[in-house]
Order: sequence, then C-alpha cells, then structure tokens
Amino acid sequence: MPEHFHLNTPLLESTSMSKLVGTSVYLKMESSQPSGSFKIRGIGHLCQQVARQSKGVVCSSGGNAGMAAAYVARKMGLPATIVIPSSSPPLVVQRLQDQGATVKIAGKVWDDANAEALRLTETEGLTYVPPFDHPLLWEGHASVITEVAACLGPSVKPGAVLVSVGGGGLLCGVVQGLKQVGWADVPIVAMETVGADCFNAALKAGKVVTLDDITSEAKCLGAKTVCRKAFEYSQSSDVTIISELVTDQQAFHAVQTFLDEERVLVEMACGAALAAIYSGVIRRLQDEGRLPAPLGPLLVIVCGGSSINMEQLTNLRHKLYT
Ligand code: PLV
Repeated sequence: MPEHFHLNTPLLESTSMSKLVGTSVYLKMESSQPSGSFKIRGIGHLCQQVARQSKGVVCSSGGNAGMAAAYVARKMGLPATIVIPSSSPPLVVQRLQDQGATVKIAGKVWDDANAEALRLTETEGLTYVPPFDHPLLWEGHASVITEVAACLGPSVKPGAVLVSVGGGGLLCGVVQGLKQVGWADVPIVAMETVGADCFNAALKAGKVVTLDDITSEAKCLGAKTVCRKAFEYSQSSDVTIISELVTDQQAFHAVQTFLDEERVLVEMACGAALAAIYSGVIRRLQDEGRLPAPLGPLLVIVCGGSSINMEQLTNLRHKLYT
C-alpha cells in the first residue's frame, strides 16, 4: 500500500494570467492528479483511515469525488459503488466504469444521490465515502497548501488563494493547510457559480441554508447545502474568506480561455475559480479595497475535473449561448 495516492502536482507560473491581474499567478495543477482532480487527496486519506477492512466503499458524487473513490478503491483492491445524479454528464458514467466502479444514478442533484448512498451504507454494509463533509477529507486536502509552501520556499507568501466551492471540502482543507504553514492571514477568494451558490447563500443568510435547486451547469459545485465547517471558518476572525459569484457564461469562458492559453481542459467547477481572474473579479475586489493593491502572488487551486471533453464543451456552449 503506498503512503498516499495523490501526486505532488506541478506549480506553474502563468504569464498570461499574471499579465491580466498585474501580479504573479501560480497555478497548482490538481488537474494532473490521478482521477483528474484534487479530490484524491482527501478521499485517499480518508479511505486509508476507514476502509482498510471494508467490504467495499460507496460514494455519492457529482463525478469527481466518485472518480477519486473508484481509483483509490481499485488500488486498495476494494469494490466501489458510485452514486451520481442524473444531472452528471454521461461521460462520467463511462469514466467511472473504466475505473472498475459500479455506477448508480439516483435523483436529479447530488443531494438525492447522497440519500441513496447513505441507504446503501445501511443495507449493504458498505463504507460511506462522503465527497466534502468530513475532517479526514479536509486533513487530506490540506496537503495542497503544504506542497505549495514547500515549493515556493520561505521567502514567498501568496497575496491571496483562489478556490472553487461546492460543498466546501476543498475550502476547509485550504484553510487548514494555510494554518499549518503559517499563512492563516492570507485571504481566500471562494468562488461559486450563480445557481450553485450554497456558500454564498449561507453567508448572506448568516446561517447554513439549503438551496431550492441547482440551476448552474457547474454540476460538481452543485451541493444544495454547504458543510457546517466551511460556514464556521467564514465566521471566524482568524481567517478571511471572500465569497464571490460568477455566471455560468463566465465560468465557461474561463474554461475555454484556460484551454487556449494553458492548454489544459478543466470542467465548469474549476472554471468558476479561473473566472475570478479572466472576468476581473480580483481587479474589482482590489478596487473595492477588499484585496490589497498591489497584491502579492495569487495562488490558484486548479481543481480540475473529469466531467469534460470536447463533446461536452460543445454541448455546454449550445446550452449557455442559444
Ligand atoms: N465536487 C464534488 C461535489 O459535487 C464531487 O462529488 O465530485 N472542483 C471540482 C472539479 C469538484 O469536483 C468539486 C466538488 C469542487 C471543485 C468543489 O469541492 P468541494 O465540494 O469540496 O467544495 C456536488
């Protein structure tokens, strides 16, 4: 059994993005992870702690948590059942099956699929792998920041970190990683799309709330309720989290621009974070005095995602622009 399943991903400096925001932009390329996203960090860690003696794992997912769980289960020699909602694109089913997983489609959005996964945990005696709401996931995700700190060295500190938020697991991991390396004062810009904005809705309401529906095409950001820990971090005085929204069109534009300029295809969930740069959110936050100007180096967690190919890109273009 390896010590962990994730890779130490490349940290790339983007000249075109740096030019656009007027400070160095570092891309932490989680798109290069086995299974295609950062999810393997937390899920690998969690499975090693809780699934060794298991007769199999069950994971509810928009797609990428499932990809990570299927990959890790295969490496551990365990069967995996992945429950996804009907809103996940068909290519996800194929990719999960290619990882050796049994795929079940349940309900319309992730919350429905999760109810089915919890049911299977009870009836089949499988080990439940949550996609974002578990301390072991956050502990695993934190390594994304400790790697960056080790790579940049003690003389470089980010001016801000950019992350996408679905259920808030990545955000919690980033907060914990920043604390571990002594960067707790670095502001985090937490990006969601309109229609998959449970974190933003919680901040506005002053409490955790549940969205009526997911109307964004960024399906992997589509949890209706953010995890409590992410909300608690947003309220705590020792971390700064700025919550911002972009439209699906802005996220899609970011996916396309990133493909053109960095030659990497990521999904809409990741486009939300990239759009903070391409759609001028960072500049606006500086103008509003909510981020410093000049700003230190910007760290972007390129969370990645497997729910995308050229055909899906074309489908999305049709959906969003006709
Ligand atoms: N996706 C989860 C939850 O979906 C999943 O099941 O795969 N970027 C990508 C590419 C993602 O897949 C996700 C989460 C996120 C960002 C957001 O991470 P989170 O949920 O930890 O905030 C419903």
